[in-house]
Formats: sequence, C-alpha cells, structure tokens
Amino acid sequence: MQQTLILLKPDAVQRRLVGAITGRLEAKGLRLVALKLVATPHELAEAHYAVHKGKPFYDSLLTFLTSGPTVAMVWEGREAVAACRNLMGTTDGAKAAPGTVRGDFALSVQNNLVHGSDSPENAATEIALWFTPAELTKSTPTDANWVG
Ligand code: DAT
Ligand code: MG
Repeated sequence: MQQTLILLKPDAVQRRLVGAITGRLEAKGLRLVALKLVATPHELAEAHYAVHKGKPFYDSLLTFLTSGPTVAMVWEGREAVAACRNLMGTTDGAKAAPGTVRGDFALSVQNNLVHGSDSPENAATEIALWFTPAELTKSTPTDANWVG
C-alpha cells in the first residue's frame, strides 16, 4: 500500500489547525501509520528541503520549519501521495482551490501549513528522514472493504 509523509508545519500547530487538517486526511479514508511532534533540528530541515537549496526562499524556509513544533505523520492508502496532494491544494495558499487545506486556511506561499511528498520515491526518502523503521506501525485496517 502506498505511503506518504505529511508534515503539519509550525504555522499549522501555532494556528491550532492540527485537528482540522488531520481530520480531513482521516475522513478521506487514509490510514495513520506514524505520528509525532518534532522540534525540527536544522540539519533535518536542510535534508528535507535539500531540493530547494540555492533558491531565494531557501534560508527563510529553513527558519520557518525550525521556528516551532511540527507534526510529522505517515499516511497510507490507495494513491496516498496524489490523494494527499489533492487534499492539500497548490503551493500558493492565495491560489489554492477552495475545499483544499491551503485553499481554505492559507493565504501565504511560504506559510502554507502542510507538506506532502510529491512522488512515491520521494515519500520513501522523506519517511526515512523523519522516522525510524520501528516507528512505522503495521496493522490490518478493518474497513478496507469500504475505503480501498
Ligand atoms: P509544495 O510544498 O507545494 O510541494 P514546493 O516543494 O515547490 O511546494 O516548495 C516547498 C515549500 O517552499 C513550499 O511549501 C513553500 C515554500 N516555497 C515554494 N516556493 C516559494 C516561493 N516562491 N516563495 C516563498 N516560499 C516558497
Ligand atoms: Mg514539495
């Protein structure tokens, strides 16, 4: 089953939107595999956003991600990567479609509440950055016939 890394970034925690965002992922039918609240070390933020190194917003992005606790989660389900990206909306909150997390709750480009892996390959890399294998639970969903 496909897995994806979801971060509720420091703005989501500070704005008390953790429950609202997590509820949308649960309601969609995705299954929670791992969850923790992280005071993100600078080196982890650098590794997570390595693909953006050198871009004008990179330093600001790292300052943002290390500015407060982040909820790190792994979600699993059919097409989990695309399903989560669709629920998140496009990067710029001002342009994200209504009904998406960013479209409903974000106006900023940088402070856009949520991170979601953009491919299954990147999801595997990112999950390994944020979680140890022992932190990833395994269980059989009892509602698979209804949401699969
Ligand atoms: P996404 O988070 O939608 O995958 P991304 O991977 O292109 O977007 O960028 C990572 C984060 O960097 C994004 O969530 C917010 C920030 N960011 C992207 N483009 C930006 C820009 N032009 N100015 C400021 N921050 C930006
Ligand atoms: Mg991205």
